[in-house]
Amino acid sequence: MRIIHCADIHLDSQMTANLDKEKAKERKHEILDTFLRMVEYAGNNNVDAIIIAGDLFDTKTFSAGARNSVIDSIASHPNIDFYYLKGNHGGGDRFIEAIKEVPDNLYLFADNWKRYNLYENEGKRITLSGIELGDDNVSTVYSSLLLDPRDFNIVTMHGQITTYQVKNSSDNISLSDLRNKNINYLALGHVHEYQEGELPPRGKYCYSGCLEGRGFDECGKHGFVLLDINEDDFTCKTEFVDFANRHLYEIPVDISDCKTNTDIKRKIDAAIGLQKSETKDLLKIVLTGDIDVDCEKNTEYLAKILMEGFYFAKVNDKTKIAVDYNDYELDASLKGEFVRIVKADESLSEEEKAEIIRCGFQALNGEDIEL
Ligand SMILES: [Mn+2]
Repeated sequence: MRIIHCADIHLDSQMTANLDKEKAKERKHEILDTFLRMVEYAGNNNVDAIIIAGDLFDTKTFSAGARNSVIDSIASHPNIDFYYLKGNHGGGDRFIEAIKEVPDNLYLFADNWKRYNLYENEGKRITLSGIELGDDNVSTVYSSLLLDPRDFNIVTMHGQITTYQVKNSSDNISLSDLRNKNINYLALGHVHEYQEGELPPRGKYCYSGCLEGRGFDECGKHGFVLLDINEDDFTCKTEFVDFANRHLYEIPVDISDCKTNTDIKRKIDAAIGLQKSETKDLLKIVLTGDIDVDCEKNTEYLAKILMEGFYFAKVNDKTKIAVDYNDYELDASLKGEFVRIVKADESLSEEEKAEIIRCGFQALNGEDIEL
């Protein structure tokens, strides 16, 4: 049997942190599109069940349009069973409340363990158990989980894994308390990037991550996990499917030996090439290194050229200025005099001196000062 594990879709996220109003709206629609596309993918690839491990919506308030699209997509795929666990963003409750008629193929969880048999034949069973963590069940959640060792057991939860149990915190999931519980696959939500690890003695835990990166804290590949379980011998293949429409990249570029914007652009292009990004992606370039005090560097200009080739681009400047005072010791020009005065000022830190010299040079060169 084939199962999709996804989580943290965060439908109706505002997306306005980096993007202008129009693109933010477009990105918001794209998140919904990617979810609907995933359901189509499931329909076309013999997927029997989709587990949504929490945070389907971003906030408590969500649009009727997104809600109806999700419900329509579930109802129009009656051959796929949907298992929906609420997350910690609070939207879950109202999503269910807001549905007039819960489709027959949409299954829910509660604040005590609920188990579904996904497959059952001649004593062979594939089960899915889930619980929605809250303050009231945090102390009993692990002791109340009982799974038959003869079954293939999937468990779904939403929260941050820890190696020990944090008492009274419903946001944490204690991995050590889930060991030796006969879990084959722990389908988690909450962490927004794909992560997996061992869950001894027979299983593994996995965060699917979100379907689309929303900001530069959600860079790289995003998608869902496809499980392919053999019903006879219970061998299980899992595959992470990168499914995002657009990807975000934060790319550090060392420009220590650059003198001009052209040099910097060349370095940026080379770094972008290595990341295999596409024109529809979103980029954040972080300039690093120690640059010469008279390096021509205009981050606004560089971002503007990059914007022409990508969906979105911005350039952050984390460079430090290296002033070689020896170069100016014997320099009789105004620049030399200026550097010597700044150098001699004991009230300034080295960083302040470098910054003052950089601004001074820009002014002396007749440029706009970039502060
Ligand atoms: Mn989330």
